[in-house]
Amino acid sequence: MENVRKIKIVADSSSDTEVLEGVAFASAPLKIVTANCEYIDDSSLDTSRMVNELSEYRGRSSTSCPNVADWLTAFGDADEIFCVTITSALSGSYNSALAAAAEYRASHPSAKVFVFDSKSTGPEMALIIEHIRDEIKLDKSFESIVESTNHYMKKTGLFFILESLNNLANNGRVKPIVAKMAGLLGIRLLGKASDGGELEPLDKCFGERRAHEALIKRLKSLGFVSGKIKITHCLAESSAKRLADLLLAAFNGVKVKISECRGLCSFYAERGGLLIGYEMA
Ligand code: X90
Repeated sequence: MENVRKIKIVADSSSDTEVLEGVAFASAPLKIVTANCEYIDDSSLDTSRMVNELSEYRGRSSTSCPNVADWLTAFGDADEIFCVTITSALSGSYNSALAAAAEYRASHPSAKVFVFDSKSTGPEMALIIEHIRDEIKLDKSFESIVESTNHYMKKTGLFFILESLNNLANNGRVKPIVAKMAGLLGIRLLGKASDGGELEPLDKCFGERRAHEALIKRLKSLGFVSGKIKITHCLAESSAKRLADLLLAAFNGVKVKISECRGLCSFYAERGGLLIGYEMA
């Protein structure tokens, strides 16, 4: 009998991906924790309810990454696993996935597992996942998919536009001085995921329109002409749509997709936040 490859893509829930057509996929949930309640970032989470509850809440809140057992559950019993995590510069998710991969290999000696540190999150992770999916569909070997994905990740990037960085600052993911840049009403911070996977502030913008224009200027100066762009938003669909219209007008043939942030990205991007993942053609 022919040997059928049991291949799976696995990511932590910061990729904002719940289902992926055409391949086996599982998401390992991060958690958002307050003194009263624990939100598990899986498909049963009501994200807008969480954001609304958190905006009423005055106590401490934090997040935690998937543990080894969470990752092992997501791996299931696949023979070939491509695992993508949020940036290791800001989360323990990558290290936890590496530990799970080592344990999985020990108990499944013929299995292959590779863990990618996205150095990013949200829609850039989603682009990486889609790239892996497309390669699987082309029936490429495990090793060649690892190689082409490492190459692809050099051509992708992430920008963000945030109205508040309170949760990032309160959890030590940015310096308080950076959080203050977006602290005033109507001010948005445009930033990007740095090469090292940290949050890098770029422009302080007055109003949505200027923030959107600053983003387009940044994309142009990178030499972006067309390719895929994915926008995820935290309760800001109309803002995401306005940005998409500007992108379509600025870049011929660009493909823009909009979706919602799931729990983890909603917690950190906060209401009004946009994450923009792109690939260079
Ligand atoms: O392990 C954990 O508890 C998760 C910690 C995640 C901290 C950062 C999440 C950022 C989410 C906010 C704007 C984009 C920043 C991108 C920087 C790479 C989204």
